[in-house]
Order: sequence, then structure tokens, then C-alpha cells
Amino acid sequence: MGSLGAVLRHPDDLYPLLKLKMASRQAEKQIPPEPHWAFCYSMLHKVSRSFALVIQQLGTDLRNAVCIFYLVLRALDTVEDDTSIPTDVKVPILIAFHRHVYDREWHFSCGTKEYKVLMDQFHHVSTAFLELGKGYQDAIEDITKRMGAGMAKFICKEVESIYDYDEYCYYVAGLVGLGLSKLFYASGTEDLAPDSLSNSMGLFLQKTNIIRDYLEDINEIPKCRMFWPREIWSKYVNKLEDLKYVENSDKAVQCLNDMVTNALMHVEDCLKYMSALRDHAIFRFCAIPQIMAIGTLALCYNNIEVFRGVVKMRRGLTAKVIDRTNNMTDVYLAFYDFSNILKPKINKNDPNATKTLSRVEAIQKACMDSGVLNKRKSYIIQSELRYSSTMIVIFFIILAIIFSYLSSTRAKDHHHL
Ligand code: D61
Ligand code: MG
Repeated sequence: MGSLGAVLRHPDDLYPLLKLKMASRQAEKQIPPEPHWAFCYSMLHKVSRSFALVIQQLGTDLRNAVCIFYLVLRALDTVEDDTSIPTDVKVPILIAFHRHVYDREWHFSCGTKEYKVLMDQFHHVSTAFLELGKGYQDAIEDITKRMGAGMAKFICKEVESIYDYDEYCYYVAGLVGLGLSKLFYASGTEDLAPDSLSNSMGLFLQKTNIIRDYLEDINEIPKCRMFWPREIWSKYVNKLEDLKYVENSDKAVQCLNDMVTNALMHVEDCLKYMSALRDHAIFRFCAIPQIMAIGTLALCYNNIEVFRGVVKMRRGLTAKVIDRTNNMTDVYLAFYDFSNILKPKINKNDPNATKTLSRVEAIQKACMDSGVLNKRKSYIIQSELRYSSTMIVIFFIILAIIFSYLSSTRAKDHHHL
């Protein structure tokens, strides 16, 4: 019912939502026949809310490699994230994980829900991994090795300085960027991107996650996880968890804005990385998560709700991003629009107001300098009044019926699985 309300408030979300629904049903139908590949692709759909659909659109060879790359790292991350595993058990697993990938007998039970299934049935992932080309295998092994070692390092070490924060994000996400650039290059369609730009692609996504997931991570049971660097939060509170208490709301929002400003530093690199891509599927695969990230930051900026619950872009807006992201013009428009949403939220009294404003203006300048911005008015806010209002109402009612029918059958499908 919540979704119907959202669609009523944003009627032009409806078409992209339907299109997305169709595409994800289509993707679910295209599960390969071999049991290990079937496991991998159905797992991908279950564990990755946002990446599955964009991975699905890549060409076969690259798609298989990226799917396995994702699942191997997701399994590694499940070990890292499980706070119930004692350190002396966890560290050796993280460090040796890149070797376990070659061993069809290996498995380690941890995590919960779909992550537990991934860990328990990891042999399917190993089996599929061993069928990839040598070039893909080597790239995946190399990144898994470096990420595992980096995660192990941070199990016993807190994120103190901004330098530590960038280093941690490099291990868990920057390296994914480096690995993906290598896979794109190996697939023959792209040049090899500079490491620093690939790293920025990962850092921008990871920092957005860390900002958005503050409450979830601090409330993690049995042990909380803290990724916000002390160098930033200590300017506002004495303990990181103090940010969630109502009496510290003003400080919390200032700290949040400081974190968002820090993340915005990576945007120009990301734009540069994306502008060098040639393949349409690879381009969409890279650009859609980046646009979602700037959208999420615009939503989180100056928003106390980050400390109260989950702040997420509405599904209709996500669907629009997926539908409308096809070339660099779309990306510049999206970054321009979302920074325009953030800009008026900057409060003159915020300690970092000047810094944030200059970041936002630098991003807008980068988008402007591309010279494509006047061609279309807006990316997100396209108020099309081409049809008469009566037509819209009729059309909308019909689509709403189809939509609620589709969501009810989908809900049924899920219960029967
Ligand atoms: C282009 C396109 C996609 C890119 C990219 C460039 C560069 C980097 C990335 C994707 C990775 C961005 C990761 C951001 C989300 N963060 C997490 O999932 C955290 O875990 C990090 C370690 C595991 C990384 C697994 C991964 C993620 C995305 C991929 C991929 C592998 C392989 C291929 C494509 C995309 C986070 O997870 C918990 C959660 O948020 O659910 C955490 O533990 O901090
Ligand atoms: Mg993790």
C-alpha cells in the first residue's frame, strides 16, 4: 500500500517502475540450466538488491566473471561482517580466502538468511569460478587476496584518521573498482582505467553506504561496527554512539554534513572515469550505482533521520535512474540535479557550510563544462504535460491496476519459494 501512495504522489514513476518489474522478472527467467550457475545467479538476485540488474545486462563472458567476482567478495564480506566470529578464527579465514576459492570442498558457515545460504553452498561459487577464463580468475584471486588482508588489518584496528578511513574504503571498495577495471579491460571493450580513478569509483559508493548505514552499524549485535573516522566525529561528540541520542541532534547533523562533504570529494574523479567508458552495458553498470549514490547523499545531507532509521531513495526514483541512464549527458544531468537538491539544504550556520558549498559548485561546474547541460531541462523532475489531464487519469488508473496485480503475484511467488 505504501508503494501505491508513493506512485500517487509521483505518477511519472509508474512507467519506469513497471519497466523495472518486467526487466527483473525477465532476468529471473533467464537463470542458466547448470546447477552451479543457477545457484550463482539466483544468489546474486537475492543478496544484491541494486547490482544484480545491472550485472545481468553485461555480455555473457564478462557477466559471468562479474557475477562470481561479486559473490566471492560478498562471501568474504560476510565473514568480515559477522561480529559473532572470534577474531582468532576470523583473521586466518580472511587472509586465506583467495585460496579457498580454488577448493571445491571448502566452506565456512556464518552470516544469516541468504548470506548463510551463500556460505553453506559456497562450492557452487568455487565450481563456477573454476570455469572462468584464466585472466578473469587471476584478477579475482588477486583482489580477493588484497581485500582479505586489508579487512584482517582493520579487524584489530579502529578507523581513527581520515587517512585510515580512505585506506579501509580502498580495501573493501576501491579494490573492487580496480578489479572491475581489469575485468572490463580483459573483456576487450575498454581501455585500462588509472587505478586512482577506479579507486574513487569504489570510495564514493562505500562512503555513501557508511554514511547511510550509521544506525545499522552502531546497533550491530553482538558487537557494534564503527566506520566513521574519529578525526571527523570527535569534533562534534565524545563517543560515536552519542550521535544517535536526541539531545545531540544538532551536533549529529553537523557531523553528518561533514561526512557527506568528505564523500563529495570523489565526484570529479568518478565523472572522469565514466566519461572514458565506451561500451553501453559497462557504462550503465558503472553509472547507475554512482547516480544512486549522489541521490542518496543529497537525501541524507542535513537529515536527522539518518540517526533514527533507514534513509533510502524511493523505489520509483531508483527505477527512473535505471530507465534514464544511457550516456554521459544523463550522468551530468543527474549529478547536476541532485547537487541542486543538496545545495539549498546547506545552512549558513553549519561549520562546514563554505566547504560544502564550494564542493557542490565544483561538481556543478564539472557538469556545466561538459557542454551538454542545456539540451534537456532536467533529469529527475520532468513534468510532462503533453496529455490532457483526463487522459492521464484514465491511463494512470489502468496502469495502477496492472501494477497492483503484478506486485500481488510477485508477493505470492516469494511466499511459495
Ligand atoms: C563500477 C561499478 C561498480 C562498482 C565500482 C565501479 C567500484 C566499486 C564497487 C562497485 C564496490 C562498491 C561497494 C559498495 C557497497 N559496499 C559494500 O557492499 C560493503 O562491502 C564491501 C566489501 C564487499 C564488496 C562486494 C562487492 C560489491 C559490489 C560489487 C562487487 C563486489 C563486485 C562487482 C560489482 C559490484 C558493505 O556491505 C554491507 C552492505 O552494505 O550490505 C560493507 O560491509 O561495508
Ligand atoms: Mg563489510
